[in-house]
Amino acid sequence: MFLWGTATAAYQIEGAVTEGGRGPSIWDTFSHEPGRTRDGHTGDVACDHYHRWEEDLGLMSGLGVNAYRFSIAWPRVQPDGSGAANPEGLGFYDRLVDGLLAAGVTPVSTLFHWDLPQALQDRGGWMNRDVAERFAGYAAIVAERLADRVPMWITLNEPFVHMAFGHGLGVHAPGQALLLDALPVAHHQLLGHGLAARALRAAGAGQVLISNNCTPVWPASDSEEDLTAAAAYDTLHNRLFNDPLLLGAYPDMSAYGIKSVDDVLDIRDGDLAAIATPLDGLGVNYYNPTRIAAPAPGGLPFTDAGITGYPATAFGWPVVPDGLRELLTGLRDRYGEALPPIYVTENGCSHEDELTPEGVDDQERIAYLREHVDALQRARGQGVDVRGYFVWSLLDNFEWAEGYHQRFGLVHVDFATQRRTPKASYHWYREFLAAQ
Ligand code: GCO
Repeated sequence: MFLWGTATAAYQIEGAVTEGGRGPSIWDTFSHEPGRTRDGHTGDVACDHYHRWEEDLGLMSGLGVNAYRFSIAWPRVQPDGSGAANPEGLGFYDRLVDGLLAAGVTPVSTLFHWDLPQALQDRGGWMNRDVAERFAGYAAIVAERLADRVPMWITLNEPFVHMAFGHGLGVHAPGQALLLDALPVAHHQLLGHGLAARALRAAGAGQVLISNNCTPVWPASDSEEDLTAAAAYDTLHNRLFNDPLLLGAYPDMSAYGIKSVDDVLDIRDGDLAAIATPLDGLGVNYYNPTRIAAPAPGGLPFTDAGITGYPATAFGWPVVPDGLRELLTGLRDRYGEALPPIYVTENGCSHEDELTPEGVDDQERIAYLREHVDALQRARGQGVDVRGYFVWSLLDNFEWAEGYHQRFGLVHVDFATQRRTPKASYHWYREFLAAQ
């Protein structure tokens, strides 16, 4: 069965950050620091999904999706990132899973969507190798409770973005601007993935995936400098995360002045074998290609040249549907037999949606989704084994550093009243799903 779904993440929708025994996460800390998020928005309330999950489940049933990708908040399950499980936290997800199953929706659980327990950050967070083992311990707890009913697991969401935005540039939690010194965060997350994958399987989990944010990289020109820069960017954004998982080896990082990855990463015996534990699928989150030009002197070995000539989302992200086909066929060409089935675990767009008495007429989103689904089908037609597609997102929600300013939902949320209004794109997706 091809999975047609929607996706969300815990910190972006749940709210109720001090309820049910939940401990603080790095996103609670970060969003409460002045100047970190636009207009100082926080996820304290978000979509209040913690209290309104049954209503949200009703929206999913009405939509007719056969799968729902949601994330589990580590600090709800282990408030300080270690030790015994918090029964109230596990209980919340237990009820959600049962509700999904009763509605005929396959639960797809992500274990880490960036909300690290603050107590672990206080011990170095993902810069500290020990967090990988903590993560596996948490995975085991969750799987022992839910693996009998959740058939598909995603260990990490977008380890590249968490490394680059959270630890390299400091624009996401935990707000560290370490630039290339953030590279250990890549290895520790990947190791955490591998150890968690084993823990999940030991607890009887069926399918284990990871979701990587991948981008087709376009050189700004055919000049040697631009081609070299594009290859360097591709290494950092795509290969640094896909190669160890699929090939069991890190890519050459010499473009970054790194002679051997062992010089910057603490790679111990068995790490790469753990990281390359066979996957049941690769989750791919696609938003747009990236156009790369030669570097400015003294900085990273590339510059982002930007993409013009395409429509743009409210975020300013270029809308390039065929980039999804290019990405999927490119992964197949690069990894061949080593590539497991692909699930597009996120794709969607933000728009300045206007709520009127008639609803929200988000024609741009409908066009975006239709064209991306077409591109996905073209990739399948070209022989790529794609088995699922999840729209980001079910609901307008807390868009990280952008707060509530970027609306990605199929369902409009009035954050003052928490009223949900299905947009025109919701109705479009419903009709599309009914025809499958
Ligand atoms: C990501 C995350 C989502 C975002 C979405 C839009 O890709 O950054 O997985 O949480 O909300 O991608 O930016």
